[in-house]
Amino acid sequence: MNHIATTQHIALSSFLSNATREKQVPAGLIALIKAVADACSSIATAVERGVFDGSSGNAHSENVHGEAQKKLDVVSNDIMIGAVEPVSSLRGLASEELESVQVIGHEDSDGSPDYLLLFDPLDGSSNLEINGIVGSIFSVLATSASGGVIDESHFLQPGVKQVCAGYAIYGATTMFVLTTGHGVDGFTFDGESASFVLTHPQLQIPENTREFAINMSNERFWEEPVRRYVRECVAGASGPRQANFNMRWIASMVAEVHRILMRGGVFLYPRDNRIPQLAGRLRLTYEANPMSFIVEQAGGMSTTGETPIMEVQPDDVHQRIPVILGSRLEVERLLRYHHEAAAA
Ligand code: AFP
Repeated sequence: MNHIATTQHIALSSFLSNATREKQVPAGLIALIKAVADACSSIATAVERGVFDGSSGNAHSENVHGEAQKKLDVVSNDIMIGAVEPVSSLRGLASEELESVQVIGHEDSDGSPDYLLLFDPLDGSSNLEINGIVGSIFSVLATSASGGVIDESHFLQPGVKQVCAGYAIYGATTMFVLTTGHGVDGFTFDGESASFVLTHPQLQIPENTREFAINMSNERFWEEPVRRYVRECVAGASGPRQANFNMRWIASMVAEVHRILMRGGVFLYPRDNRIPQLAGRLRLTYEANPMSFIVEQAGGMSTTGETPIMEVQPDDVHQRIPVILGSRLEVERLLRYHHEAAAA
């Protein structure tokens, strides 16, 4: 579909003003979304300029997950915090790059809703060294501290409570993809006007697909329902699916989800038994939940293999979760394979 031809180049700021008027999206949430979008355009510049600004390469530090940080992970985190901290409706934030949640000292306002922001400032940052695709992911929760002190417990809400989610993708173009629970809209950064412009309104994921994404090198660690699914895809036209499948793996969840929004597909980072105490690789609150909200708002589906991801009650802001998401019919099939294996 030619998205551009169907829109009149509405800027993100006008789109958000309309959302306040037509969909009653609260002004405090709109202010936060604008600040996040500004941060994302600054992160895009930081990524582009990294080699000149001395911010390419490793930071020689580790995040809370014990992963080596890139300098740009740290820079992007600082950019996001600097952009959103002044927003008066924001009461706290959590980031992949921060060990603990950070409370923002704004007074509890006038009765209008307050928010918490959870984010991965630079997803897929191992792709930086090959000039590959990276992105930022964010999730917004409403908070009801009503005069009380904000702490980590306020962030431990299941994904169904999200009021907004989105991501920015820093690829051939920079895009900002957003949901406030009224479908999913995609905006492309226009360097001439220095603003995000609506180019991909009301995205819908095709329910059928012949494309899957998984890190095949982990096959020996997967659980049987996932092995069965991939085995059947790989068997192609002469196998039980009677169709040839294609496979992609970009090692950036933002890029995989973006591809699925554009043309369908299924993405899996399933539970595996490499490190049995970890439930998967991806993080629930600032990766799996926002991507699940986006995918489901675009007509797709997301599951752990057992439970809808957005129904999982988090017990830690950094907890990991198995992720299966994308085109509805394929995710339903994977869910069925998990149920059949559990019942056997
Ligand atoms: P980094 O941000 O550390 O590069 O991790 C990216 C990611 O969390 C996610 O975006 C990818 O889908 C996944 O990890 C790739 O993991 P593998 O390297 O194990 O394939």
